Amino acid sequence: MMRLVMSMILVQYFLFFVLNRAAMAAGEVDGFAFSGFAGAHITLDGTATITPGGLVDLTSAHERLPGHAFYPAPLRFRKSTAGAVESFSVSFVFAIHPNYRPSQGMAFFIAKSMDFSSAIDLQYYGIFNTENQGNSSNHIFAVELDTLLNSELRDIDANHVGIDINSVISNQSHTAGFYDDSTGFFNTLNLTDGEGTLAWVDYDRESARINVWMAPRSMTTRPARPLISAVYNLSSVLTEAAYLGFASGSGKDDTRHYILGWSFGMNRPAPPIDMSKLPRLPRVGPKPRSKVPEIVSPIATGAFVLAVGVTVVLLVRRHRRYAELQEDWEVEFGPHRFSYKDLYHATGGFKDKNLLGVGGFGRVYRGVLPKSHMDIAVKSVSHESKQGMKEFIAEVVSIGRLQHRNLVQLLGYCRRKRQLFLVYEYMPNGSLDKYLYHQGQDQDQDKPTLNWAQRFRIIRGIASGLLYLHEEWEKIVIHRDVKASNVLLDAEMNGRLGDFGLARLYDHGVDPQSTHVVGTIGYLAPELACTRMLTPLADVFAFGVFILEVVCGQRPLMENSAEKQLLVDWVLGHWHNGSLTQTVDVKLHGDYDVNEVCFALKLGLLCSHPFKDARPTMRQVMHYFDGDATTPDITPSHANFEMLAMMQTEGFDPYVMSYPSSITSHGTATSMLSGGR
Ligand SMILES: Nc1ncnc2c1ncn2[C@@H]1O[C@H](COP(=O)(O)OP(=O)(O)OP(=O)(O)O)[C@@H](O)[C@H]1O
Ligand SMILES: *[C@@H]1O[C@H](CO)[C@@H](O)[C@H](O)[C@H]1NC(C)=O
Ligand SMILES: *[C@@H]1O[C@H](CO)[C@@H](O)[C@H](O)[C@H]1NC(C)=O
Ligand SMILES: *[C@@H]1O[C@H](CO)[C@@H](O)[C@H](O)[C@H]1NC(C)=O
Ligand SMILES: *[C@@H]1O[C@H](CO)[C@@H](O)[C@H](O)[C@H]1NC(C)=O
Ligand SMILES: *[C@@H]1O[C@H](CO)[C@@H](O)[C@H](O)[C@H]1NC(C)=O
Ligand SMILES: CC(=O)N[C@H]1CO[C@H](CO)[C@@H](O)[C@@H]1O
Repeated sequence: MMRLVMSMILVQYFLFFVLNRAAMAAGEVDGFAFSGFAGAHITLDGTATITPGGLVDLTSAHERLPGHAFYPAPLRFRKSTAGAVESFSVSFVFAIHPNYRPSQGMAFFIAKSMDFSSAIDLQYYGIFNTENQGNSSNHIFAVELDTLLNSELRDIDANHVGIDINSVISNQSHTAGFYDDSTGFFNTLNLTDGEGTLAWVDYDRESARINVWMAPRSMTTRPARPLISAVYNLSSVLTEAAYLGFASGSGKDDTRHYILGWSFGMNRPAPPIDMSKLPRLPRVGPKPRSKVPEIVSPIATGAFVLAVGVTVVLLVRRHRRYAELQEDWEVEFGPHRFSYKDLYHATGGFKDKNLLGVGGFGRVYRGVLPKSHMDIAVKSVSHESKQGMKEFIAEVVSIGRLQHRNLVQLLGYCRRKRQLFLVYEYMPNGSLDKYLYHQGQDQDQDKPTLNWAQRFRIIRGIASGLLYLHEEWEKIVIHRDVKASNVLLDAEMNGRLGDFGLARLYDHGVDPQSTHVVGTIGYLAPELACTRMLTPLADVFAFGVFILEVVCGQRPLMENSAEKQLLVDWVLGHWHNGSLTQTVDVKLHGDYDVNEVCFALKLGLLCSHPFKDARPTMRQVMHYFDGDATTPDITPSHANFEMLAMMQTEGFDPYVMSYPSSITSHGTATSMLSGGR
């Protein structure tokens, strides 16, 4: 009897094996399952490898290169060339081990080929590039696991899952997590907690519905309610034969993106992944502390030793917890230095509930100083080397002496190993960008918006703050990152410029790997990309873009009908057509002063002129505001503006600005600009 059962199993196994091979030969595999990848046949490229322990590691090398892992053969997603895409089901287990610097995350994808040579890294995951956003010839369906907030790409937060169809701008996204079956409540999952997370992606042919679920690894059963459920007919997206895989473009960030297990089923549920066979993840974070009882041996002295041991451990822990880095040269900066202990207590131990937001430089926490009860915002910035730190701190301290009612006051700093904390005045009404745009899908009609008088006052306030930085202090300070998200609102809704001087951190060699031109896409003055020549006029350019943003309630890179367009360009177009007021934010419902609006729009265009010499200085800008000078009568037919319009419609690609390393190979941007002179 036993023998019979055994041989039946063997026969079944054999049949399964033969059929599976035959199917694979015809490109008609209808499923697979990997519980670990040791010895698995997986096609890898870029920074992707399989570790000896059997994990797929998408970003194993510290290189600015995307990594991909593919199922080696294409799968047939349609029964016939013209047929509809079949139902499919995918499940996988992944883990992201973060570095101190936030990374961009990873993506699961289905694509027409394994060739991603034209794709770029970082927020494009190594599957898209800046040119092909929304192009239906991409034939890419992806589910992104995004760990950084890129507001240019309309991300909702720094920990979300999104459905991406032919574009890195998600069609639908949701904070990572799951809906509890018993309570129905949503529980957030931290994508970078490093423990391993389960994810499922299903597509149903009949309803054309895509469902995405997540769950902590310990849960194993799929929650009933999907995290994202969206109807998109993938028949117009996927090719008949298509490749499945994972990608990440975050090698440079030293974050690890692991796949532990993966399964797929065509017209059937994805086979289960054997959770007990999954490879082990490397440990994240510090080693667990040694346990006190190990010290205790003889019972008689036990209690005493224990007491001493506990005291020592507590002291050591206390010492470690509050340990900071202080060097001799810092003595002179004493009064501006905060103790880590105070900041730790002020922010409740840097708890997530006190997290105000995450920016390009790090996390920002809210806090209340223990003694003075003053409200503060603490920005934690990671830094690697000590090189340049002294100069930077000296600068932080001197910047701390800058005082103006339209600047966010920098109160001081604190330093620990690999971390620098900057302490600012707390701005109760948050950053301006939140009032200007409504976030992607979650259109919330109740969101507060600003009336015209408030907007005009904010623009004027920021102009006055910038003038102070450029001309009214003892040194010239160039802000370098003027934008709506760096403008904060105080209790009286005054606009206050934040983050000044921080950009210098990168210049002082604190982050030698960074090849980044500091600044933000859409706000960078063209001369910075070619010559890196930094003058206050680069701030004027960004200020011009900022004005248009506030008046129009639009991001600097608009996304109209799947085609990216510069806000400046769009406003200019309307000006040509004599329909300037049509650019004003619809959320104002026509309730504004026409003269002020036209003045602001024209000033915005003048300030964001591509030729820096055509831009006014901040002093001139303030004169215009005060009515001491009339704005130069720039008519739409003014020669410079025609040049501007021409440059911005042809070849002058704002995206290129953020990739200075690619500029040399991207002839159009540079030649266009130099040719214009
Ligand atoms: N002084 C402050 N008071 C209150 N909230 C603040 C303060 N500083 C920053 N924040 C909040 O923290 C968030 C992140 O700030 P941060 O300046 O780091 O990011 P960012 O401006 O979006 O990006 P970047 O660092 O690239 O300029 C802001 O959106 C804002 O809501
Ligand atoms: C889409 O991509 C194809 C192939 O790369 C290209 O020929 C086409 O011009 C692109 N379409 C748009 C609208 O950019
Ligand atoms: C959503 O997906 C479709 C393709 O089905 C695409 O054309 C469209 O641009 C996407 N929308 C957004 C907001 O990304
Ligand atoms: C997620 O977990 C990591 C590691 O524990 C932590 O550094 C990070 O702050 C967490 N992120 C969020 C959004 O909670
Ligand atoms: C999806 O598109 C295909 C091809 O255009 C069509 O045959 C099919 O009926 C569509 N499915 C749904 C559910 O609309
Ligand atoms: C300006 O008018 C032209 C011609 O009527 C039109 O094609 C163009 O779209 C208009 N531009 C804007 C920004 O409305
Ligand atoms: C629009 C808005 O949120 N205004 C608030 C700004 O901050 C003050 C003080 O916290 C509040 O009273 C306002 O309501």
